[in-house]
Order: sequence, then structure tokens, then C-alpha cells
Amino acid sequence: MKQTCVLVGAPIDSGKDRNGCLMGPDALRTAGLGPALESLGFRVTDLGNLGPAAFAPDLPHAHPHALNETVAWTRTLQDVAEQVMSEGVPIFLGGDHAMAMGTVTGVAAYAAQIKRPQFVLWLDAHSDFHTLTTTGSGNLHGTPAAYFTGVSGFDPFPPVPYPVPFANVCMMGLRSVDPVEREQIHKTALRIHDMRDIDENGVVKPLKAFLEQVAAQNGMLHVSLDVDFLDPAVAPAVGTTVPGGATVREAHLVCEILHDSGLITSMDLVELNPFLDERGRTAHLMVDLCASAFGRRVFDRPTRSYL
Ligand code: HAR
Ligand code: MN
Ligand code: MN
Ligand code: MN
Repeated sequence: MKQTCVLVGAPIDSGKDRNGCLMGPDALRTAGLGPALESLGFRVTDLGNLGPAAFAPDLPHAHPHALNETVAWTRTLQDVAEQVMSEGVPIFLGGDHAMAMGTVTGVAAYAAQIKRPQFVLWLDAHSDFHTLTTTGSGNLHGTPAAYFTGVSGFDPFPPVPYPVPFANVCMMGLRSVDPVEREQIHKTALRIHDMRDIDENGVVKPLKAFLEQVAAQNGMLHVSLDVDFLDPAVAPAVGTTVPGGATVREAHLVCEILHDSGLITSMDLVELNPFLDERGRTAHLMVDLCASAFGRRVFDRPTRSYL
């Protein structure tokens, strides 16, 4: 039977002040995500674009920014993510990275039901490890990793009954981490591979070591791909560009190895702001990377055994 990919549009734009990520899901569709996955042999269903649960209006200059709206989105996404896991491999189309507050906690709740551990591969320039009290910018797209690992300080948000253990989270591509985040991360067992580490060791060694850990524990693997993991020279359509990011080939190699592992159970494509794109190039690159993660390749290679 064909495997199913379920596209879930999440035009959440409340995670920061600058608007545009709400157009992300439609840009990813326009760049051909559905047909790309179909050409790889998947059955593709598309749930269309979701909206937030009802919420009280936020004040324009509140700190944090758009808290009620982001809480509402988190509720919707948690429910949908948990439900959709039994229908195939969901690909959540953002939207900004506040989306991951809902998607990761939702898939982790499903993993808990079927008694498998949840793992997260976080591909990002940023660690997104602030809490509501440590965030200086008030931008909630800078907080999801702390929320889904069960850090306290997220009071108006739904409680997190199944936090992802720190040791099950691997972050690659980091090059913009605030001092408070660094201090907090030092106290955890998060697996961190910043750009310095990638420059020295490449993406292959750290990624394979992580995937071996996922496989050895029969884990579920959520991949959260932020556009700014990539260098802004090749992926300009993001509000928070940070120079010195992953190259096109580094990113493809990560995705190709992920596919070979056979371990991906869910994925986020986030932070695409089509308003900032150049003739759709960033949207197309995100679609191509997703296609690599789901099996596009130049020539066949033996599937790796991670056990
Ligand atoms: N750390 C900074 C802040 O909290 C920047 C966060 C930016 N986050 C994203 N997602 N763009 O990774 O404001
Ligand atoms: Mn906004
Ligand atoms: Mn991010
Ligand atoms: Mn980022």
C-alpha cells in the first residue's frame, strides 16, 4: 500500500511582529510540494489551511506579542497533530516557528499513546529556547523548543503532559543564540551542533549519531526545518536572516540521510515569508529539500541500517 503524506496548512503569523508567514502554506503548494511527493510514490492528502481556536484580541504592543492568538493556534495544532498521526506522515506547512509549540506537543502526545519515545531534529539558525519570561523581543517564535521540552514559564499555554526529553532533541545549524538561552541550554542535555561544529565536522557524523540513537530506541522522529537553517544567500525569504548558514548541499545531505534512515514520522516546514522571496526560489528550495527527505535522489543507494 502507498504511504500517505498529509499536508497540514498552518498560516500562523503571530510568533513575531513582521507579517508574511501566513502566505507560507500556499507558497509551498504553489511551488509544487504535493506533486513532488506524489512523484515519489506517496498518496498525498491536503487538509487545507487551519485557523486558530477562538481567542480574545491581543493588544497591539503587548509583550509577549500576540499571546492569546498564539495560545489559540497551539490548541488547534496540538489536537490536529495528535489526530493526523494515525493517517500518515504529516507535513505541517508554516507559518512561523511558533507553529512547533502545537505540532511537536501534538505528535509527542500521539507517541505517548503508542508507547514510543519522541525525538526532534531542530534545523535552525536559532535555538528558540526562550520562555515567556526570558524573551527580550517578545516574539513567541523564539520559544517553542523550551515549551515542548517541558520548561516552566508558559502559564497561559496548555500544560505539556508529554514533554520531549532534552536528550531526544538534536539542534543543528545554530548561529544566533541569546545569552539567556545559552545559559539555560548549558543546564540541559540538548544535543547542540552549531555552525562551528558543522564547519569542523560536517553534517554527516552528528546526524548519523543522532539517528542511531532514535533507531535504537524505536523512536518517532519529528523534523522541524526553519528556512533560516539555510544561508540567506540561497534562502532569502525569511524575516530573521543570519549569515553563515547551511549550504544547499549540506541541507540536501541532511534530508537525504534522513530519508535513508526511514525514521521520519512528521515534519515542519516553517518561517517561509513569501513576501520576501525572489521569484519563488526559497519556496522551491524548501519543496526540493522536503522531496529529498521523502526519497528524491539522483541514483539509488543502499538503505542504511541504523540498528
Ligand atoms: N532569539 C531571538 C528572539 O528571541 C530570535 C528568535 C528568532 N527565531 C526565529 N526562529 N526566527 O528560529 O527574538
Ligand atoms: Mn503579528
Ligand atoms: Mn526557528
Ligand atoms: Mn530561526
